[in-house]
Amino acid sequence: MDLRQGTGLRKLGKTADEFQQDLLSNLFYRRGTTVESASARDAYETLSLTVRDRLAERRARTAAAHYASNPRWVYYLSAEYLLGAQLEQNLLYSGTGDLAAEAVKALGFSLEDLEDLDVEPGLGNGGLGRLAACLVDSLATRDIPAVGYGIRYDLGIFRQIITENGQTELPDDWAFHGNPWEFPAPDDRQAVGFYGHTEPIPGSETRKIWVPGEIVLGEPSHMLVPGYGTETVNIVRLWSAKASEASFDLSRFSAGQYAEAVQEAVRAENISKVLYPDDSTELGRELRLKQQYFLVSCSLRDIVRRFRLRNEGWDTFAEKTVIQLNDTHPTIAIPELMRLLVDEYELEWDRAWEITRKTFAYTCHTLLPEALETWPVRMFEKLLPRHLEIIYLINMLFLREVEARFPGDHDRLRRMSIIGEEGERRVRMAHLAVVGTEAVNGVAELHSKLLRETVLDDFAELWPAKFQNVTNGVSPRRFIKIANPRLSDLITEGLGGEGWLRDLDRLAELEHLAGDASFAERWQSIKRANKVDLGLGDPDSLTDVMIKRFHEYKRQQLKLLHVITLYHRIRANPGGDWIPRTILFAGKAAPAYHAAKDIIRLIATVAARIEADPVVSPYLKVVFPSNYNVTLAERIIPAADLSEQISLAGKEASGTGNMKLALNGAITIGTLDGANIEIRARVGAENFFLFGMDAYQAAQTRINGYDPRHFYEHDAELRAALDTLASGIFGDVGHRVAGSLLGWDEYLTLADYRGYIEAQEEVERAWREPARWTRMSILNTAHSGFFSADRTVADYAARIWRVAPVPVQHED
Ligand code: GPV
Repeated sequence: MDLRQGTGLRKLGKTADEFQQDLLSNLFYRRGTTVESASARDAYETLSLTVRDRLAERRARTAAAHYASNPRWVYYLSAEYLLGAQLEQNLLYSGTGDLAAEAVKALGFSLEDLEDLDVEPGLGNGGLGRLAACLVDSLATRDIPAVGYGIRYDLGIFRQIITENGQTELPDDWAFHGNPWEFPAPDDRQAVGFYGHTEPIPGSETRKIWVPGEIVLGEPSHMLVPGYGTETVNIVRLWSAKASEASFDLSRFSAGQYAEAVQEAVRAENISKVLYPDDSTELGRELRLKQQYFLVSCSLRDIVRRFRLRNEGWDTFAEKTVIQLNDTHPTIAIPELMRLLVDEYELEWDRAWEITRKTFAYTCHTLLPEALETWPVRMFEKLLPRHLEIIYLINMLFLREVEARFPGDHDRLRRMSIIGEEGERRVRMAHLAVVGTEAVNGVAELHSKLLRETVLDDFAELWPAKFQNVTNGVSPRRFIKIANPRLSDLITEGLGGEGWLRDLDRLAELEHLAGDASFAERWQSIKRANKVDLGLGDPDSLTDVMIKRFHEYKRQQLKLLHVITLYHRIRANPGGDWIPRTILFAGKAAPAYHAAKDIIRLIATVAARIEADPVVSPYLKVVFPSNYNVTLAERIIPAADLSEQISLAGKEASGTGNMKLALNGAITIGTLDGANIEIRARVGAENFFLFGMDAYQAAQTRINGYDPRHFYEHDAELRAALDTLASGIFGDVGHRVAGSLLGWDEYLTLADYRGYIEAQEEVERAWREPARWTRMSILNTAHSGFFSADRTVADYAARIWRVAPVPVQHED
């Protein structure tokens, strides 16, 4: 199939000469400059366009194949996407890396120079946003027809600067220089209503007219999402808020009231202005709810539009469409689809409800009660009056169902209601998400189990078959092939080909090489070379990394207690046989999360103190690079020896950094939390440093009445560490952190301290035997193939989506 046939367009060339020609043509005609005057940025933009052209051609073939087969589609709705840098990925996925390197040389630049100009779109906070990016990658790799929908925030996750004063935040104007990877599609613009009131329709009980008080436009653009080793190119479609022409007040402008003239337009466009920088905590702000509805309303209309291009009526909608809700953030899609079907398309309520329930599926990503979104009824009523009415009706019918199953159980009705009546009445989005979907999944075995047993136990009792597990995964292309080219080459050599990049279970064949001394030696020297590249500490030291968002449940404070303990031990015995360690922290804290920011600041202060200490600094170095993001993760992960996954058991839904690190041969020190459990089961208990309470013991400890002071009083080393923190040498912040640990210690840090220290001693014993360590490292990589996002997508496809791949033909 050649889509250019009859168009007069020529095929894009595959030779170096042709690539070069295209590059020069793009430089001249699209960038409007010449070889003589091309800046690095000109070269970057031009190269990006030239690579993008190759993918655009595959995209056209993909769209044609999808159109022809009218398949069942997956629509992934997510408030966040952390896509990572695009150039290197797209060079890899389009197979043009070598051509590009040669061609840009002719412009006087190296590929590395140009990659430095490639800014990652930071449209997410952490794990949830990065997971969305890994899943869309794997959807394309598995040839599944899919679109990811999201918001094109003008400002992404803040830029972080770390100093001894802790974290400061700066705006991230990621597209300041433009974004060559994006295709605007203004024709697919949608109008979104907010506020206003509803009016009854005479003669109809369920239908209403909603008269919004404000209309904002959503303008889409899309980024290409190529599959690896296949022809499919899917898209992520991102919505920008735009004021309508009418919102500019020309008469005020003419009267010199410039600010007032644009006031309404500014308000409208603020909807997609900035990503909320909180991570797994509920944020009760009207603008956030507006963002959620904006995403949902634009995306659903687009989904319906696409469906109607190929189908008539509504009978096949749920058959052709599955909409995956990435946590509760897009859950208003449930009442919104009801509103479209009932009010606008005039379907009967029951039929609309059947379609809606069959269309949606919900992934829950947390167990933290404070992360389960709820919205004040009063806010909902003002912003989305029609949706609140629909939610009330959904809830009434749902509670009837519960009452029929459990007659007279009023407490159960209260617990399960979509409306929470304790204190201010609130809409419980997780309940709405469970009620309005066909499948609900957690993101790791333990997490899914705890969802069924605790947070959503009543729902699991009512609908046991609805609850599933789909363990998270990560992209092996981005997190091994691109991030760790040396290791990739060695693996490819060891396995005799690159097939593992699409079939990660093949890594298991490395097991045979784990005992091969020369292979092991090369493995070790690669780790060392990656540390040299990272440049953050002695490459021969044990590189101990804790890279993730700052949150008390993740327990960076426990790691800090370990640092202070090492500090004390070295000071007490300066001549000891200490293992040099580089401890690397990286991650952001929500700007309003003061306790987390205190921990960052304390780490930075302790790091400086250690640095200045001539006795300790030869053995212990604490580094905290600023602005952890996907790009920085790709540099740190390949250099890590030890992976810190030390959350309180029962709190981390899954973790995905744990998987990336294990795949790159870091050995985990961790609790029985989230996906750690599955990592340990696969890599083997002897290749994993386990410590701490399990989730049930942790819950029991709380029930029994936890007293952190007990541990303080009975463990001299712990006492010394906390006393040092509180002594004043680290200022107020040391006081506050120690005070919180001794006062209530929400995440049972002190209870796990001794076990953690002992596990770290075990780490040191293993490190003293380099051959043993290297073998453990190789076995971690070998047995982590399960954690490919390709497997995750296959699980979703089989258990939840029931979709089949649609292959896209090669170009003739
Ligand atoms: I809810 N997660 C996140 O990054 N942001 C959120 O708002 C919520 C969850 C994370 C979980 O904390 C991780 O355990 C998990 O690995 C990740 O989502 C992807 O599932």
